Amino acid sequence: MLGAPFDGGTTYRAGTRFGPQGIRKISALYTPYNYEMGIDLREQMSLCDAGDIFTIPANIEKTFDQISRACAHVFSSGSLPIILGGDHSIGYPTVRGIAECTSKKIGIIHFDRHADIQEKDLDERMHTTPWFHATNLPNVPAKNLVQVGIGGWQVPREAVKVARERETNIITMSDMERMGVDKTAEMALEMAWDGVDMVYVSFDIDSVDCGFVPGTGWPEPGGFLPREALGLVSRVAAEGICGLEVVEVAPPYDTSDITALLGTRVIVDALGSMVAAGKLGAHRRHIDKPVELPRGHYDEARDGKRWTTPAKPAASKKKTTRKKK
Ligand SMILES: [Mn+2]
Repeated sequence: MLGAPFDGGTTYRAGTRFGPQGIRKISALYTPYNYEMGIDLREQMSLCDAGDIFTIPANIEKTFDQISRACAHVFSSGSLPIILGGDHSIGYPTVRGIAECTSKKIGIIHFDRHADIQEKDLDERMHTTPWFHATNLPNVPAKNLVQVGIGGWQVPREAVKVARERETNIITMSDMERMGVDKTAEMALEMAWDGVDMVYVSFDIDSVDCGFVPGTGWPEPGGFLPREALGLVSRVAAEGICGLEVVEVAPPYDTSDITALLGTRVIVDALGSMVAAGKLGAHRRHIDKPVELPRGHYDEARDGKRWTTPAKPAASKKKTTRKKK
């Protein structure tokens, strides 16, 4: 588990930089045991909180780089990355970090009220744009992106255009209401897994009806009931996932920590479901390009402003040019 305390991609109501803190704080309520699943997470797995990624509030591209490096590092170790956002802009660098460690293909199941697939917002890559850039990655096909819960009055028309062009899949909230949780999960899984090796899950807390999640930047009425959201996440996770992010929890607007609590539930329910289905660790066999420990210099001139890898690997282990915080 790692935090991405970043809200520099937020287009209006900021505050998700406190999301990881909020989720960690309220997680103290829980025991590792779930009666209905018959699972005790402490007995079934090692859970490590790796702390927060060092993000840079005023530089979204550098922050993306940091997040990709962190995710690639965790994924390369064989662990399952669970990322606490942060606004939804982090969806691009999290998927990029995982995609760099494998030659295999990755599908995405994205729970949200918002499509988040336009190229730019306010002329920048923001929290409305992650899937445009993620589905540009060579091993993340757009046709394997499934967006569940989309609808309401906050879906930008630019996003609809891109979704049509790229032939991504949208299951609206009304679709879900008509089909029910089981059928919705079945359809989402079928489309996301079609011809890929792994599926990543991105859960935006604002996919849930705003009456249950006041602590988020873009609340929207008419979303999932918490029961529906948890049911969908559990069913999707039961097929095995290669990573999970919970984004857009904004504690400054929260009431009694209930939004952060639901974020915690999404994570533990997904883990419990994977354990119950025997799928935890199933992603490991697809790690065929593990990254080395991040080193090198930040290079603005390089394409995409990525960190360079030094020409002579591990030449001097004692001195690195990067400043340590
Ligand atoms: Mn959203």
